[in-house]
Amino acid sequence: MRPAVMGIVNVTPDSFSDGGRFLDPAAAVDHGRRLISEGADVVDVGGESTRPGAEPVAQEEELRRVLPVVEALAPEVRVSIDTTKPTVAEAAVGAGATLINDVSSSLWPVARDCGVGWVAMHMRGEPRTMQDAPRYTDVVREVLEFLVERAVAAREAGVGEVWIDPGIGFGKTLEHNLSLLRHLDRLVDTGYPVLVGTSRKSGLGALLARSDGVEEVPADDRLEGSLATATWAMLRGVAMVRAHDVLPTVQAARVVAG
Ligand code: HH2
Repeated sequence: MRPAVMGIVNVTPDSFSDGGRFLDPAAAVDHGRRLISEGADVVDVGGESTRPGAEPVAQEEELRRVLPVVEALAPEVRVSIDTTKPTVAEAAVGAGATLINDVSSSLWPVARDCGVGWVAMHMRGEPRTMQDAPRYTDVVREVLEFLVERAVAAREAGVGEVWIDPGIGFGKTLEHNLSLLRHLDRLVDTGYPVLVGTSRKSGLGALLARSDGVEEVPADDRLEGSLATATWAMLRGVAMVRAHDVLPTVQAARVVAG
């Protein structure tokens, strides 16, 4: 079986790579349907950007953005809700989501109470300030210990499905991100299914620019880097990759599965 692909639907005005394109719920639903037709196994719906420096969104506004999209897509595909707010997670599950994608790693009680899956992602700090000189002694060990501690707590509390995600770009320098990608096998060895998201992230902009003589290639020009890192992650045994460009990522997953 090929690794799974989680397609991204950002119902936001300010996401780093597609902000504003799918803020209208009808446009977001259309985009979600396109990702389904391209082979997405899960569609991840988010109403609050987590890009570095992003401002928080009020709960009512986040609900207004995501609920119609979750409701429309849930009969057609597995939907995850990308949120850090318990009320939004709960309402999205009520609308049909069956996975809580939680960059704050705090919502496992909601997953337990609702009887759905949960993604624990590692983030240092919060989006507004997380890229202010992040420091680790041993980034791989610290991220691994954090995730396992959260995953064990969630499992013991009764969450049946727990994913772990190293949180590429969340309070990490390029070197930290590369160390985590190099050592993904250590996350996979925990036995928890691993999710990784590198799609269009700024570290790729920097790596790709090294050969172009520009400072950072823009988010729209990071497809090859996204595919290279997704392929790398899948070859190391991650169970799911999070992607904006679903079709090429599914193709890469098919090739990896052989
Ligand atoms: N990355 C983003 C958002 N949510 N969730 C998980 N589990 N893993 C990730 O790596 C991850 C995530 C950032 O990407 P995107 O949704 O495109 O941007 P924004 O947060 O600006 O909406």
